[in-house]
Amino acid sequence: MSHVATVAGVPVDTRHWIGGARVASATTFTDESPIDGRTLAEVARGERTEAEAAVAAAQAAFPGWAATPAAERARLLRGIAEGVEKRLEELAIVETTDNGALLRSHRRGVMPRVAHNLRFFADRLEDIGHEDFATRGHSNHVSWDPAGPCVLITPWNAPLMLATWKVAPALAAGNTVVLKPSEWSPLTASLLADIAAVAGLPAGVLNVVQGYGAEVGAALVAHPGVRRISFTGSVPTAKNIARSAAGNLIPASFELGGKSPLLVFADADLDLAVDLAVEQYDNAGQVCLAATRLLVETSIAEEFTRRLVAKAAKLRQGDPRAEVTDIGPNIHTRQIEKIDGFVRRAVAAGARAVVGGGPNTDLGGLYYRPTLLTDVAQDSEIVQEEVFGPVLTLQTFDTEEEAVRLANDTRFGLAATLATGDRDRARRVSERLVAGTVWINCFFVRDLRAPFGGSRESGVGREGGDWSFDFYCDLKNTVTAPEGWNHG
Ligand code: TXE
Repeated sequence: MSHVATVAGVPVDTRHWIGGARVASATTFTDESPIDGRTLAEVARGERTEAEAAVAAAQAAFPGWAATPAAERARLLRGIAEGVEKRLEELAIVETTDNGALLRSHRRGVMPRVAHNLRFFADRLEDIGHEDFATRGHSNHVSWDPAGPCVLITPWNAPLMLATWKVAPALAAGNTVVLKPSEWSPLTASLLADIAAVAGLPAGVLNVVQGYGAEVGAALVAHPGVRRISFTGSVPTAKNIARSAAGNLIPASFELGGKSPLLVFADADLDLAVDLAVEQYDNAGQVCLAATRLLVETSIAEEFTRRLVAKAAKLRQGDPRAEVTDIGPNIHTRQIEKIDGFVRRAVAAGARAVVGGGPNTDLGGLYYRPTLLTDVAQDSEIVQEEVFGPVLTLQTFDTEEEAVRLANDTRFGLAATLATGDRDRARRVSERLVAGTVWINCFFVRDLRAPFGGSRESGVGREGGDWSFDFYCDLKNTVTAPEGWNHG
C-alpha cells in the first residue's frame, strides 16, 4: 500500500513522523473531504505502541534540544516559518480540501499566520530568561528552563494554526513535542513535519502521530514521560485529559469551546453591528470564539434583525475553493446531524428560524444554511450549548444590567463582543463580562502578545506572549551568596 496520498495535487505522507523517520501502523483510518465526502487518504492509525515510540523519541531528543543555544533554536523555527511560506499555496489547498474552510482565508489569513506563529515565538525567545534581583547581598536569578516532552492535541477547525500556536512556543522554549492532530483533518500536520525536517530540525524534536483520540490520544496523555499537555477541543475530552494529567501530576492547558455573546446597544453603529453579527458565520460557525448569542437592545432589535436577515440571506454558500464563496461545508456528516439536532430541538421548543434552519440540500449533505433563531429562552439548550455550526440566536434586552446578566449566564467564558457608540458604557460593561477576550466594536483581532484563553468551562490557562513560556517552562530561581568562593 502506498503511504503517500496525493491531495489536490500535493503528495502527503500519511504515516507518523517519529524520531525523524516515517513510521507506518498495522491499520489505517479513512480521511474524507468535507467538500464532497470523497476519500482523501488512508492514514496511519496509531495506538499505544506508536504513542510510546513517539514519547520515547521526544525524551531521547530532549537533552540535546534543551541544550541547543536559544539563538540556534530561533534560527531553526524561522527556517520552518520560511518553509511554510514557500509551501503556502500547497498548505492552503491541502487544508481546505481536508477541513473545508475557505481557500481564500487559508491563503491570505491562516497560513501567513502559521508562519507568524513560528517567527513570533522565535523572536520572543530572545527576551525570556533574564530576571535578576538582589536579597540582602544575595543575587537571585530566575530562569525559564524547558520542561521536557510536551503532548499537543489539536482539533480540526483550524488545524495548522492551532497546532503552531502550541508547537512554536513549546519548541522555542527548548521542549520536544509530540503533536496529535485531529483524525478529521490530519494532513497538514504531516506536511509540517516535512517542512521541519527540511529546515534541519533534529530528529525527535517534533514528532507527529496520527489516529483516534480515544486510542493514540489517550495513550499519549497518560504517558508518564510527558511533562506538559496542551489541548484545544471539546469540554468532555478536556475533562478526560485532565484526569490523565492529574494522574501524572503534570500541568495541562485547555482551550475549549464557548457560547460567546455579541452585545448590541441602541447607541451602536448599526451597520458595524450587523457586520459583526454576519462575521460569526465564518468558517461555517466552527470557531471557538464565535459570538453565537446575539443580545440586542429591544428598541433596535427589529431593524437589526431585518438588516441581518437580508445580509445572511445573501451569503454565498458553496465550494470553499471558489473565491466567491462565503460559507463552506461543515466538517463531517456527523457534525451536520449534531447541528441539525440542536436546531430541530430549539424549533420544537418554540424558536423561530428567521433565516436558514436546515442543511443546504442543493449542495449535498455537508452544508448547513446560515441560521438565525429568535424566540429562544435563556435556559434553553440552544442558548446554553455550543453548536459549532452556522447557527446564531437572537435575544433582546432593555437595560445594561440585563445585557450583562444574559451575557454572563452560561457555563462558558471565552470571549465577548460589544457594539456600542458610548465609550463609558464599553468600559463599564467590559469590566463586568466573564471572558478571556473582550472585543469592542471589532472582532477576531488577535495579537500574539496578548493572553488567549477562557474562563469557566472555556478553558484553563492562557497561551500567547510570555504566558506560553510560563506554561511550557519550569521556572527556577537560583540564589547565590556573596561569600564562599575559592577564587576571586
Ligand atoms: O472534539 P474532541 P471533536 C467542540 C465543538 C465540537 C465538539 C466535538 O463543539 O462540536 O467539540 O468535536 C482528540 N485523549 N470543539 O469531537 O473530541 C481528538 O482526536 C486524548 C470546540 O472533534 O475534543 C482531536 O485531536 N485526545 C473546539 C482532539 O482531541 C483525545 C474545537 C479534539 O477532539 C481524546 C474542536 C482522548 N480521550 C471541537 N479524545 C474549540 N475549542 O475550538 C479525543 N481526542
